[in-house]
Amino acid sequence: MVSHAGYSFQLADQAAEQGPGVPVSFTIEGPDGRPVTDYEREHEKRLHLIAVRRDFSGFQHVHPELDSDGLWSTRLDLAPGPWRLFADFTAAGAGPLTLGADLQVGGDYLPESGASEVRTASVDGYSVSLSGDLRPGSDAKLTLRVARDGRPVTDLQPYLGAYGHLVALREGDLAYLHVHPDGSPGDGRTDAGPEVVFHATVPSGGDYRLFLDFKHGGQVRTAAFRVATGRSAGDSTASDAGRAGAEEEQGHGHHH
Ligand SMILES: [Cu+2]
Repeated sequence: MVSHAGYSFQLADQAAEQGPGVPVSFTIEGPDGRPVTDYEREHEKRLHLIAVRRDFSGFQHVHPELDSDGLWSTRLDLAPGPWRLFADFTAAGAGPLTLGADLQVGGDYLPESGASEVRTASVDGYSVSLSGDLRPGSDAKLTLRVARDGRPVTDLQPYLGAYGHLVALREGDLAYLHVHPDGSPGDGRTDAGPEVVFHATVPSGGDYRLFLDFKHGGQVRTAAFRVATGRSAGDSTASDAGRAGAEEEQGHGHHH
């Protein structure tokens, strides 16, 4: 939502040009109608901005700069089409909030349909696999395993206080989900890979897009996944039929 609890997400401009490094600025207006200037830090930053193209082919997680008047500014790499921006922040004296706003980027929009399920993502020579199933209304453990050139990565670097940050978005309405990592660097029980564990509770069935940001070799990379929520046995839908056909009768909702 654009507004919640008296706070609203106001883009300076709801339209943008396509291109790399496009300047984008916005304010968060408080209950008094003025831009908020005082924030609390979450994961080392005062505000996290997630930008996603409606077809999920573009995803960025950035940390804009705040000026003294409450104007946030950043740069985004924007391909043509409709984008949704999420501001994830805690205004001083208020609880954590996520607000969304639409940004229209000029040019011809050619949406990508994508694969049905993606549980192994490749990025820059890294392969990240996701295990665990999302179940509506109940806690699900998701394990992401990072490998590079076929070898497990055991020296992940902390990024914003964790070995990974996971954002989940529901297809259709783009509902945004906070997903919390299990353990943190330096707590004496959390390894620096190859596995990063998260807990997520999705509110409803459907398909979800998940984006993992992880840091290795001094660089942050994003792995993108698409998962369907688990269904009860015997439940058969069109999307099952459309899925590769190879899994067949080995039990819906299991992916091993
Ligand atoms: Cu962030």
